[in-house]
Amino acid sequence: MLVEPDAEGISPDLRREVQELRLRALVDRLLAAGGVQGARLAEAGVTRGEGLTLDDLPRLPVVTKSDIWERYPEGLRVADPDDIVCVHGSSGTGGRPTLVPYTAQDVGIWASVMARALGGAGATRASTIHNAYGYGLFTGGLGVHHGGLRLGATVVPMSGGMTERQVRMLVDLRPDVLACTPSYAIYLGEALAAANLRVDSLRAGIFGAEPWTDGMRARIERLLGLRALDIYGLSEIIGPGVACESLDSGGMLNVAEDHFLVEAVDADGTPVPDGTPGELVFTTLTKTGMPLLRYRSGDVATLAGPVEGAPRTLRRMSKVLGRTDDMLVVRGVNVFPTEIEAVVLGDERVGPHYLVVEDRRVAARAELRVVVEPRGESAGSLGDDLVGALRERLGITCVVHVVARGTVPRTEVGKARRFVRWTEGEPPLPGLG
Ligand code: DLL
Repeated sequence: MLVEPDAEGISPDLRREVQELRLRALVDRLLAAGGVQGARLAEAGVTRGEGLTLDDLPRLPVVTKSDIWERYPEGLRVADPDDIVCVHGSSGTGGRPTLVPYTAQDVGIWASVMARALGGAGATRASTIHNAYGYGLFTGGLGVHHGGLRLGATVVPMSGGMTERQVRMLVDLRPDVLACTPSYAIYLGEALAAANLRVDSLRAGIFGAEPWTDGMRARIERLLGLRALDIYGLSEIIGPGVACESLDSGGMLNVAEDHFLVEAVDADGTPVPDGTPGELVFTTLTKTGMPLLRYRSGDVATLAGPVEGAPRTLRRMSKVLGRTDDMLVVRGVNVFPTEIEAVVLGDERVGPHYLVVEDRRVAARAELRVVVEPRGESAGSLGDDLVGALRERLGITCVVHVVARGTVPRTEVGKARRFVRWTEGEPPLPGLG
């Protein structure tokens, strides 16, 4: 059952017509607002939306995170301040968050795409959703909340942390849907196991806000006994709900492309064909608070059409493969941290908590150090085996540190930090030096 059949299930040709109408209206809105996006459109020779088609996109200007940061705190807002009903954001660098203003209409769009995402995970009005994404400026908590309410489900607004209380609520309220980061799903699963408890009401989880692999998916599904689905989004575009896997989407995420048009481009901004990894570029077709035309997300994924014969006719994106800015170049070889996770978690002997350290203390001789914890008592040949498997997959030799269980820091609140760059000073974990 689709939550919004007229949006999720219509023919791609009809959707394209809707997208083009919306693109034209967006361009007119940006030109009328006269901000930086309007100025760039004018510079590119675009003086009105009329006549534009999706084929014109590659010649339209782009915006980046720094365009928003440089205009902190109002960013690229075009709506009248009186029409803004809330502000969200993500922690940026240098202590300045990336702030995003929402109009009531934007919040409505958010509720709608999140209701679809929850519906795709099998949630209904009868569902209870345990929401352990953080509530606050971060979009995770309130995004799932709005969607759950729109669906008519029962939302348990747990927010992050206070794991003992979360365990209690899971056991007592018997939710069928869990929403949190994948790393916190592992943490919760371990806490349940340690307390000898199992929540057999859980059917599905929507996990996102940080990169995770199919290896991590298998771990979560085993620990919690549910279907683990990926949900993707970014504050600049709306928050969670930009794209979400459904039970039948073949491991990829359905993009809510009637609201958030997606392109994948190479480093020069040229579109790449479906199946080829590219940087995702999003256009918010319907937002009014801070609409963005061709926002370069920095996230790398592949795109594909819908699953043949599936009820959802939306374009799909793969799991995020990495970020344009976290691609490591180690001794000339390009590596995304997610590739390392795939190898590490592919080995059943490894626990789910690991850390990748890019050791650049000697600039000319960068080392990749991979810190893992064994699942059982003894590690045996684990370290050597992982060095071999990593060499085979990545083409470089990494240093593998097998450390005692409990050494790698756990994430109870916020996004997991599984990758650190070490340029000088003390090691990020004791014993790496
Ligand atoms: O993380 C929104 C969100 C909340 C998504 C809850 C899913 C669930 P930001 O804090 O602005 O927004 O961070 C956005 O996080 O550009 C990606 O690099 C990364 N990210 C988000 N979801 C995924 C995912 C939220 N499923 C940035 N896989 C994005 C990999 C993800 N990376």
